[in-house]
Amino acid sequence: MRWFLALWLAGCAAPAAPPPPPPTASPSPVRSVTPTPVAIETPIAAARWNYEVVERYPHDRKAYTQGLWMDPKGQLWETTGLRKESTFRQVDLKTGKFQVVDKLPDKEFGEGLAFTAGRYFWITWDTQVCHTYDAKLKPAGEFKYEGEGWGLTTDPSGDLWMSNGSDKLVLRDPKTFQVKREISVTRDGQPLGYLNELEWVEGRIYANVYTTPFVAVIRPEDGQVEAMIDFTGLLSGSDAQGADVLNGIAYDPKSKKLWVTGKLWPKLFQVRVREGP
Ligand SMILES: [Ca+2]
Repeated sequence: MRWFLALWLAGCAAPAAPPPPPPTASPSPVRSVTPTPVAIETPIAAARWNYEVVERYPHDRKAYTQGLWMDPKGQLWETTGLRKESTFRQVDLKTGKFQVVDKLPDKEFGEGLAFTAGRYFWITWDTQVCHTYDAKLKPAGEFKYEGEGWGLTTDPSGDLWMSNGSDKLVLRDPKTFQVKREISVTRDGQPLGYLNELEWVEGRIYANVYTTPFVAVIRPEDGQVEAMIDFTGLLSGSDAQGADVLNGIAYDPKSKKLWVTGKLWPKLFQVRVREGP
């Protein structure tokens, strides 16, 4: 009963007037596992956090950014979406120039990217396939999964966290891609849907909330949102013309640098999060 209530509430959590037409905006519960919701006795109140820009970099305005990852050597990797245009890219942070590592078949729509266990993982929106590449960027097999694929990241154990556009995040084994665990994400006790691009940051999962300038800071233990980072105004002026929504988060735990960008954004930003309004 509780599970159905959670799903119903997830549906209600959609924005009152979502911008048209979000191709990946249909919340879809994971169907491959039995949900294991964590009882939340006392919901915490999510704080509102702000940001400051540390550095600005050029970014390909034609990149419909879906996944962003900074490797330990300071090399940036990006995946993009849209049918016939989905690419996996090696990106030069300073210049924004990139090399295409691979392109998806026309029918597939690229989504999030992560690297773990010696392989890159690139999921797709609605074709239920995850492509993998070895450390030398050679194709290294595929995994099938149920439901949609939106965002992907890894935790320090090497497991994969994946979003599907709903309020659910699933933990997957990188060897088999099988689901090990599922959490329901709540903000102030209510389901928070539309979770998109992901990044593991200092024991928390950062998640873009699709169609908004907000990034949720999620406790992986129980799915509670500790804070919402408000990136309103990050892209402004002529840069904002023709640009789509914020999407793309990368973090380097060594330098503690955080980068964000968006779909069809001409800029990529290194930002510092301020814990306060
Ligand atoms: Ca990311």
